[in-house]
Amino acid sequence: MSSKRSSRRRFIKTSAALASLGAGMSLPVNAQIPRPPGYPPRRPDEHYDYGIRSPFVTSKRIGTNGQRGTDPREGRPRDYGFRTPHHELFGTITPSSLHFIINHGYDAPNIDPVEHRLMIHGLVERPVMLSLDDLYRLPAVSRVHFIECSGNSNVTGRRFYPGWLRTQPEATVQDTHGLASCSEWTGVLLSTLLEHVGVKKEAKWFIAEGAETGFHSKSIPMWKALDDAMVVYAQNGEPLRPEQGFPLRLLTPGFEGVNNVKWLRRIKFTDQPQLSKRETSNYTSERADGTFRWFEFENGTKSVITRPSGQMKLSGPGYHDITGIAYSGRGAITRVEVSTNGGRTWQDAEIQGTIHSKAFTRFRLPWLWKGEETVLMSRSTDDKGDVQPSVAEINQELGLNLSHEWLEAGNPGTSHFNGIQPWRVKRNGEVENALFTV
Ligand SMILES: Nc1nc2c(c(=O)[nH]1)N[C@H]1C(S)=C(S)[C@@H](COP(=O)(O)O)O[C@H]1N2
Ligand SMILES: [Mo]
Repeated sequence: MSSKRSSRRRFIKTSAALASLGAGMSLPVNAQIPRPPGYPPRRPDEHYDYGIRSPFVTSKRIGTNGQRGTDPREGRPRDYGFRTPHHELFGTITPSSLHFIINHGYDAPNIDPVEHRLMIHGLVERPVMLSLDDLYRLPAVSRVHFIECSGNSNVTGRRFYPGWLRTQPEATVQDTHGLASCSEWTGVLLSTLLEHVGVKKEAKWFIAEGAETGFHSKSIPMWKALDDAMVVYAQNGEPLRPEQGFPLRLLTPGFEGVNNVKWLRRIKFTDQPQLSKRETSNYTSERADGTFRWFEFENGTKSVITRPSGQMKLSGPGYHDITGIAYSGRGAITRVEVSTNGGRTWQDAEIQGTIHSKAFTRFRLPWLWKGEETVLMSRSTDDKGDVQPSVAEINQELGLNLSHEWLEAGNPGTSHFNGIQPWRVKRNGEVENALFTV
C-alpha cells in the first residue's frame, strides 16, 4: 500500500473516532489553565552536569519477586530480573535507566574501560587483544534493536517458580513482558573485526565470554558473526550502562537475550559449541516427553498492548487510543492487527514511527469503548511471513495443554512464549490479565 493511501486512511479513522469526542470525553470550554508555579528554587549543580527527570515522574523497574536466584555472597534468595515498565513508556526506545536487567546472580562489575581488553582468538589467523580505543578507531554502526530474555512472558508452572506472575489476573504488562527492551546501539560489526583477524574456514561457532565473577559464556553459530552481530560500546548515545555490560557487550540482534554477552572480554572461534550451563541445563525448552530442545536462537514475532493493560483503569466509556509494541527476532514488523472483541474480528492497527528490523515497532488503534466487558488483544506479522501464534497454536506445536490447571498439576510450561496476550476490560473500566481465561 502506498504511504499516501495509508495516511489518508489513518486520517479518516482518527477523525471518525474524534468526532465522538463530544460524547465520550468532556473538554470544558471555560476551564482555567493552572497558574505557572512560582519562582523555582535553584536546582543542585549536578542536575546541570547530568540531567535527571522530574520528581513527578516515578516509573521504575521492578524485580521478579518470588522467582529463584540466590545471591552468591549472602546465600539468600534475591530478585532475579528487573523489568521494564512498558505501561508508562512511549515510542520505541526504552530509556537506558529502565532497560531490563538479567544478571545471573552477580552485580554488574566495575570495569575500568582503560584497562579493559577484548581478546579474539581460536580458529583465526591473527589473534588480537583490543582496547576500547582500538575499537573506537574502527568503522562504527548505530542500529536500533530490541533484546528479549527467553524467560519473558514465560508460562511456567509451580515446579519452577513459587510465584508465577505470567498467568495470574493481577499481572501487569511489566510482569508479563518486562524482560524486553529496545535501544539504539553503537559499536563495530563482528564481520568488520573478522577482516582483521582472518577467521579460518573450520570455524563453525564462536564462544563469547563476560568478565564478571561467574564468567557467563555462550556458543553462537558462525553465520551470526558474518551477518549482524556487533561488539557494542554505546547505548542511546552514551557509553553502555554498567547493568547493560559497560564497557563492552556482544549484541546478537533478534537472538534470545542470553546470547548478548555483557562485560565482553573474549571471543573464541571454534569448530563446535562448548555446551555450557546456560545452553544445556538452562535456557532450553522442555518438550512434553521430558526431553529438551537445545540451541534455539531467534525470538519469534510478538506483540503486546501496553495501554490499556493489566491493572490500569479506563476513565469511562468513549474514545481511547489503544497502543502497544510489536517486534520479531527474524526481521521487520509488517502488520499488527488488534481485536477489541476477544478475537472474533481483527482490525489493522496503524504503525507509528519508523520501522526498524528486529526492533520495537509502535502500533495504535483508535477505539470507541461502549462500556461493555470485552477483551483486547494484538497479533503481529513479520517480513518472513510469521504470524504471532495463539495459545492453542503453541499448545499444538509443543504438544502441551497450557492452562492454569495444567501448570498447577506440575506439567511442563514453556519459556520462549510469544503467544497472543489478552487483556480483559471490565464494565467498571478495570483491566486484568486474561491469559487462559478467554
Ligand atoms: N556477562 C553476562 N552477560 C549476560 C548475562 C549475564 O548474566 N552475564 N545475562 C544474559 C541474559 S540471560 C540476558 S536476557 C541478557 C539481558 O541483557 P540486559 O541485562 O542488558 O537487559 O544478557 C545476557 N548477557
Ligand atoms: Mo535471559
